[in-house]
Amino acid sequence: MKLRLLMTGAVALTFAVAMAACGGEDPTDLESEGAGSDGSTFNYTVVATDFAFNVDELKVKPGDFIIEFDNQGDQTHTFSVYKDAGYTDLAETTGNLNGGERNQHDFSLEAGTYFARCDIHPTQMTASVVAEE
Ligand SMILES: [Cu+2]
Repeated sequence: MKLRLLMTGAVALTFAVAMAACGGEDPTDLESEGAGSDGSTFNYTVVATDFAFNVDELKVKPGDFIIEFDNQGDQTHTFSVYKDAGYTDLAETTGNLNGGERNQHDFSLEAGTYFARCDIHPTQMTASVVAEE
């Protein structure tokens, strides 16, 4: 008895054309730090792209401050600051921020060195945060 295998050669491929993410890039001025609008709180800007932060080491003053998290990538990212290199003791996080969005978050850190990462891309996106006067 003979087995015959018939293959149909027609394979339809459909391509989902991803919409090109927001056309042009804004020549945005990236302020890494400065006095807040109320004059007392320092603001720091962290920019995420796919898949990196714009800083390897973010220097901040201890105490209360504002992190402006600017996600210029397409993916969702976080900027999460941990007290330990094993990333088990979370100090502060921006939470999830969708691609193309920007948000501000109240942070409070005592003096010290911290370990930051994106919780969604923990091996690709890391940085350190140093809080010192
Ligand atoms: Cu990420």
